[in-house]
Amino acid sequence: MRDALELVRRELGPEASVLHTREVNAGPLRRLVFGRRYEVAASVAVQVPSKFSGDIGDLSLDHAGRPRVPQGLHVPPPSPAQDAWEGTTGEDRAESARGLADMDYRTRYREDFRRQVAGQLGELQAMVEKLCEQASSAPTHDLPEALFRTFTDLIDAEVDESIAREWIERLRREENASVWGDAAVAKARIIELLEDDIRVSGPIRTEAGKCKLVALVGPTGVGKTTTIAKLAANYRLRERRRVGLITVDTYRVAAVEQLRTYADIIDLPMEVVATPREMREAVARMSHLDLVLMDTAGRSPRDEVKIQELKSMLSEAEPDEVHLVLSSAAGANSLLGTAEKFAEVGTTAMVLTKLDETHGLGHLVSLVRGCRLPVSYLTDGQNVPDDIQVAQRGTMAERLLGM
Ligand SMILES: Nc1nc2c(ncn2[C@@H]2O[C@H](COP(=O)(O)OP(=O)(O)OP(=O)(O)O)[C@@H](O)[C@H]2O)c(=O)[nH]1
Ligand SMILES: [Mg+2]
Repeated sequence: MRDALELVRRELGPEASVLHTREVNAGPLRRLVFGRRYEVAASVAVQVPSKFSGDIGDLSLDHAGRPRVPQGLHVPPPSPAQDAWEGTTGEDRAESARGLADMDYRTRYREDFRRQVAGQLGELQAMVEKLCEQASSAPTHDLPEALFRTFTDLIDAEVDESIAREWIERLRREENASVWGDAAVAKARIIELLEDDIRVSGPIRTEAGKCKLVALVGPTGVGKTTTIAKLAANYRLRERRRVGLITVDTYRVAAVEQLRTYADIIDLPMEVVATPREMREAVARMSHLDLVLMDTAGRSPRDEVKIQELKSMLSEAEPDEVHLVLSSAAGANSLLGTAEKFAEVGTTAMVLTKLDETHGLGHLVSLVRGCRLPVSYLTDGQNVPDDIQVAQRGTMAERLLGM
């Protein structure tokens, strides 16, 4: 190997990169019969990190006969024959070395190219399949103008395409030309269809001589505390009910202060509880009231431990109702996933907040159709106590469809 590399140095100079080395007669028997022979591919033109580092002068072999020589070899001005492989000498060796290096490079290049093309073809095929599927299922073939317009309006309102398609197909199947021919009539019919899918719980009902305990739960920052303040103010100031507040949100000092501020302004008793025992005592102390609203700390639906903690705290309080508060700013899938996770704590209704912050509310159609919970309240602003309404099927359907 030392001799071979010396030949490389002589032919190509110290600038050459050693691309490949191989013992031709590997194995003790072959070595014995045929002698030691080495093959070295080297190149001046192909600039790759050399198989060796260091100077040609450092050439030495390790115990397995592999060259220890570092670095490609350095030479003065390159000769016309730039590539060579070593083992013997001469023009033909230079030619073979060039061939070897080229082949190696071409094989790798071809492999990479083939892989890239295969990947791109796969993507292209998936795209074409998707387009074909959409084209065949979109209700645009021979669709009356009014129905087509209704379909595009639903998509603009962020209604899931499959739901919009389902409604349009249903109208075409079940209705007559008077519906198909008038977009306003078609939309009114779709609002009716959505109304059938919406479940509402109505407002929290208080009963004389009975204390109603209602907890609000949900992810962080969705508007639980603000909604509690809105509800408390309305029941206390407008309905003249005796209202109390309990908070189990002791994770943030600011959270307790936020609720206390509302309690002070509306003039309500308030309890802060941190343990199941305190919870039982607080509920007992407030049992003479008409309505007790319980604020809880925001929980990520993905935090299993915190969800279980909330569940065990609520099981101490035994609330009559547990309203899941969801921000309409979240996407349909996220809302459905959250609703499913919070079902573990015994949710009985849902409050949809921040309707004012969301451009299209059509994604909430997927939520109300996919979730068993009835909607109790809708909130659409930060103002306490005004920006809250009891959810009603008709107005909610119109609002969700932006019609
Ligand atoms: N635009 C708008 N903002 C709202 C609405 N409801 C609440 N907010 C705002 O949302 C922010 C968070 O409200 P909070 O009531 O503190 O939310 P939370 O769920 O109690 O938050 P955590 O206790 O931290 O989990 C505040 O700035 C509220 O004013 C709403 O309907 N519309
Ligand atoms: Mg809060």
